[in-house]
Amino acid sequence: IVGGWETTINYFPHQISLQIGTRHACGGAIVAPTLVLTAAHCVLEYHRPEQYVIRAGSSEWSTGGSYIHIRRIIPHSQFQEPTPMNNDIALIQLATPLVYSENIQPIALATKQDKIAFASQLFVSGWGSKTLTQIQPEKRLRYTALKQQDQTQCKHNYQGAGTVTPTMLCAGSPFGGRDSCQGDSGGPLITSVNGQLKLFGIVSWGLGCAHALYPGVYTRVTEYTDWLAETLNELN
Ligand code: 4AZ
Repeated sequence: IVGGWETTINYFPHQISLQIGTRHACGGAIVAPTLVLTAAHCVLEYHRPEQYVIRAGSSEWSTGGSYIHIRRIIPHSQFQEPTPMNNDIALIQLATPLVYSENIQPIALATKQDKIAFASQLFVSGWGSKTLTQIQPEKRLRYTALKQQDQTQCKHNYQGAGTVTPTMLCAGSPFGGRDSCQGDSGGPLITSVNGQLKLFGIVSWGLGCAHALYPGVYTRVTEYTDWLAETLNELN
């Protein structure tokens, strides 16, 4: 997270750290006791579930909370089709159910009927880099406040650097300086709709971090309601 603030997990109790061995790899969001949403590009390095674990319920990615193994990973079958980074979403089934508490809670999924009100604040959280050159993740969870950016403008700015599709959304700040960054991938972008916090985005990609012309690009969760329902059916 660039241009944000340290926080504690009770303010973002849906946030998890997805780990490979003992290394923080990505963020993710709890959506049910045994289900976590993340980015497909986070689970492509290895696809065997035994190689991943998640940590939930801790402000520090490396210690505390609940450390839970993974039963199944289901990346979107059309990831990178027809353009790079499209359909950057994956469902993770946990080996054992999470026990909800002040620090472990699911986040509601936004659906097509949910609209991001004009000028509303979006919050993104994670243990990712504070600067472009940082290699190690942050020890403690951070967040920042963003605004949704105009889709046409965002798509236009990215011409030549990447394809912004209708299943993606752009969020940033008009003058730059605030963004998700490396290590935040897979993590949640949330906002409140009629007083309820909902998941609208999954950290996916961007050109660098916190550049005014290149806002962060997020998987548009409202486009995946059907995919999620079908995928959940497969699990049962
Ligand atoms: C990354 O490399 C990454 N500024 C995550 C988010 C953004 C850029 C890169 C968005 O994981």
